[in-house]
Amino acid sequence: MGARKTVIEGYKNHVAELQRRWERALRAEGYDAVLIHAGSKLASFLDDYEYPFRCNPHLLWWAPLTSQHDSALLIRPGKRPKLFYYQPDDYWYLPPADPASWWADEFEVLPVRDADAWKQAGINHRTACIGDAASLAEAVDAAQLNPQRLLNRIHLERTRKTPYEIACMAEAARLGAIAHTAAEQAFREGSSEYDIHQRYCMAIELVDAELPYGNIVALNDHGAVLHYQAHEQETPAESRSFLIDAGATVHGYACDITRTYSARDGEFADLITAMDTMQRKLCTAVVEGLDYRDLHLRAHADIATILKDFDIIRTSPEDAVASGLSAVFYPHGLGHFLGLQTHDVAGLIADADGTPIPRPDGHPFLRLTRTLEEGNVLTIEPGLYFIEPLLRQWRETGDVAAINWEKVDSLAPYGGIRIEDNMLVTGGEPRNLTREAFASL
Ligand SMILES: [Mn+2]
Repeated sequence: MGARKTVIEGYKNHVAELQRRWERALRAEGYDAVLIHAGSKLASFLDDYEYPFRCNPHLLWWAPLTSQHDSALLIRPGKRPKLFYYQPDDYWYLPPADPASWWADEFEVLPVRDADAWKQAGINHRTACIGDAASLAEAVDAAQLNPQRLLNRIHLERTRKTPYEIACMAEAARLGAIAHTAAEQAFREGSSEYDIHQRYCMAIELVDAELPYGNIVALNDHGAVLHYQAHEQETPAESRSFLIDAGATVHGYACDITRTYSARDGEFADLITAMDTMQRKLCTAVVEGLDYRDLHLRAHADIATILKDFDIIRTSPEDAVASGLSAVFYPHGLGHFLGLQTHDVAGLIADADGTPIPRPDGHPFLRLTRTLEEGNVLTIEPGLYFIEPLLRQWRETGDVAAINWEKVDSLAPYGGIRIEDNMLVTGGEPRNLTREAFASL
């Protein structure tokens, strides 16, 4: 039996809730209806090779149509959502299966053989259309295509997950934990990055195109490349350390998990332990009403303290944060919203106008600046790395004596550390979907 299972709990209520949310948004923005298009397949230049299909997340929000290109959904207040379900007569590719009743029962499903069938949906100027321009622009006016205020409103709605969405994400976390455990095992056996990646996918029976993002599988100093994308086939002479940032999806919902391991005891292993203790504390702070920017800044202070404790830097933690030295070792944001997109929508806006909530000065990569609300799912992923170009830059333009270069040289072969969990904001204590999942294995 496979590792995967179908999540259906709460789905009916989820659809009813989306109907209410969309009706509110349409009324507020003066539309009678919305058509949401899945998107079409995209071929590479001068070729008939198609990129892996990624469905419009707004359609995935309604139904698990992860591979159903050219389907479209019409939402109208007070009416059952109408799904133009594209099922071509095709012998080059396998057409989509017949709709499964657990989700299809919530829709008026219209199986169609023609990819343009949705154009007969009775679209007028009071119908908003949501989807990629290549699929829609020919058929609808620019004014009704992806209206920004409507999108902002809906993106804000998407930050409050329904019980069905939380169940999908908890299941994605469970798959992620299974696969991460298999990958750690492969690392301990001395496998190459490529083999570790294969073991990861095999453990949960996913192919690359089903992953929410390209797996980051980094041995040794590769861990210092934040989005390291190679899968080196060669096994290194010595596997000292392993950073893996890899996810899984369930009905389009992602988990996004990072773990770092040391092959043996020693200073790098101690550094991982210190980072892990700190990361767990940050996770417990994820409560309603928290300004996420404050937590990001607290993470900088915490990491600067660890840098000082391990004699990697020689200034006070306060000075390290103020001077930008902590950002040499920790140059990314603390985390982001998570959902149908790995970096989920509306992390940086306050309202339907799209009023930006600014990032703190000197922190250009933070992807989440909002005050947290019940139902938010987000990541907590502090990191500490030995990144050659950033260290070189500091050596050339910063206070050289602030860094213990000998220590840096001894730790650089280990790359870096990132530990990432997926957190759900509740009315009370936060839920750590990732640690729950590892604990359940
Ligand atoms: Mn992440």
